[in-house]
Amino acid sequence: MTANTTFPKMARKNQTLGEFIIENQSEFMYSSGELSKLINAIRLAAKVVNHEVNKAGLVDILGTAGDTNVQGEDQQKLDVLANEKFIQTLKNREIVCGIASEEEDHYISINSQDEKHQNKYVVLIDPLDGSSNIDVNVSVGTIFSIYRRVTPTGTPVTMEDFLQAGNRQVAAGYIIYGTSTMLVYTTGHGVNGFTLNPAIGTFYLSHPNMTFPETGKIYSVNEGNYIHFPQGVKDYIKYCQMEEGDRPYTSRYIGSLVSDFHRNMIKGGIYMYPKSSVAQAGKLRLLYECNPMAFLAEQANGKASDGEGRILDIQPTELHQRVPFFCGSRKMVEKAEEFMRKAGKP
Ligand code: AHM
Ligand code: MG
Repeated sequence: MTANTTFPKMARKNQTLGEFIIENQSEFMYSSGELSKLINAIRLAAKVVNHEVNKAGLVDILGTAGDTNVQGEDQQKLDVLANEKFIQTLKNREIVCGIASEEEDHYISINSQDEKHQNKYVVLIDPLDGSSNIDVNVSVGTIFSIYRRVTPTGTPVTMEDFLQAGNRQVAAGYIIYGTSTMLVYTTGHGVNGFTLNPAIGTFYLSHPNMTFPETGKIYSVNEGNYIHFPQGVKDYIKYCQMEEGDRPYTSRYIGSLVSDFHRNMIKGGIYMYPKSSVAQAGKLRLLYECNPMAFLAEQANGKASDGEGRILDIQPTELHQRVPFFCGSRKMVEKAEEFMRKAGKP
């Protein structure tokens, strides 16, 4: 991986994530320190989950836990564990007023009985995304999205606090448990990536000012679903494979959104999870998968679309809502949209 060497304001070589958070606190719109504490808590939980992920092959924590989550999918043991760790860390430190998770049917309201509880932020999280890769030692990730609550502080959170359009996010990011572990996040001032030094448990700024190349040569989609895709998506895939100009492109699909996104941001590419004749809204969840990745993409000069319009402008109606997702290098996403527009509605 090659890191961009331009350092953003208040960023310097060998800076730790802890230092970066403190030194950039004034850039947050509401700089009470609460958001900094929250990102610090996510950093801590990430280290704990990283430890669990790395020892997954050694101890008996592989395989399904026996439960099914709200989407009717098998839960892996590590999903359950990651979910517990993130929720526990955020709850214990009393820094958020609500949490929603892919692994929880309902949102969690924190300290709702405590009148003095003035926390303003809600967190939406996919604690371990790409779970089908856990058992086979392939990269997985955590995705998080942070909003200011819209209901008054000191009262229990409501669904309204979670069903906010992505353009209202105050921060978002992911942790990738890959060949190295990285935490990549934005607070609306660009995207910065921090790599964990596992020997001392510290994240260092390794990828300042991450940006998607304007265009790229990688397309990432589950082509096994090709037959079920809308005509516009089929046409775009054929375009990617055509011998012309800088094409054919390379196909790369890990099946872990975080990993596919991360690679495409560094190298240039497009990730697609379209709707299909068997899944009308696609597979990915708007609130804790697509919105945070879309916020990161836009902050990194990329683009995120549902095929017709901006992901971040969708008004959510359900906590576990799914949405078609096209994300990555701006010109590639625009080209995919163009094919879908030309083909019309399926
Ligand atoms: P998950 O939340 O159950 O892990 O599902 C999300 C994952 C994404 O990380 C990945 O891009 C996609 O599902 C892969 O789905 P498929 O196996 O259908 O291609
Ligand atoms: Mg997921």
